[in-house]
Amino acid sequence: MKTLLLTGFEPFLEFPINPTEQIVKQLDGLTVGEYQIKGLLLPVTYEEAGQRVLDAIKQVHPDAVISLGLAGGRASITPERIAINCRDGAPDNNGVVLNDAPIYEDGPDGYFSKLPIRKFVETLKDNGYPAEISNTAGTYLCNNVMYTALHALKDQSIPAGFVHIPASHELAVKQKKTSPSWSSHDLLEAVKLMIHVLD
Ligand code: PCA
Repeated sequence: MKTLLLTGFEPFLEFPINPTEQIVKQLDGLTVGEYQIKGLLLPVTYEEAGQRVLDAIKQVHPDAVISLGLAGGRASITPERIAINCRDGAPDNNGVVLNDAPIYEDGPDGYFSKLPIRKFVETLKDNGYPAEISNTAGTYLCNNVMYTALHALKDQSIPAGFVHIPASHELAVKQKKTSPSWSSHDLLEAVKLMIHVLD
């Protein structure tokens, strides 16, 4: 049996619920397809998020890594194509604001995802779930975690990368500004489908 490290995030900024937290908790310990899932909930902080992923990779020796994050406002499941060596944007959950700050001083500009992102999108659409490849994971914590994991795994040929998901209905009703949302059931099924088609 292979092991999948599946990460999600706690709530942040104007999002009082993070659907990726529920997904990671629901799937932790379960077997989906060929993978037993090790769920890891990450804080939305520059100080800790990347380090927690590195620690988990060392401990778990995963055969694949999928990190999940909320992209409030997006209507589709969006596997990310690339992570960039940059941190910039809104305050994290510690109130830290970074501008134009590299993740690793001497790191390459970017890393392409090592997940089968085209297959993810096609599989999701074939099963009735809207999906498209995203060409930017932003410059906040999601990009930070994606870059950090891909940097750590650069010499290993295992599937690894990041997928942004839309808001859940539960989150959308709590928000002042309406945003596109999915049922928690569909979000969970979509994540399971991607795991099923991982090699
Ligand atoms: N989404 C944020 C960080 C945590 C999350 O779930 C992002 O897209 O960077």
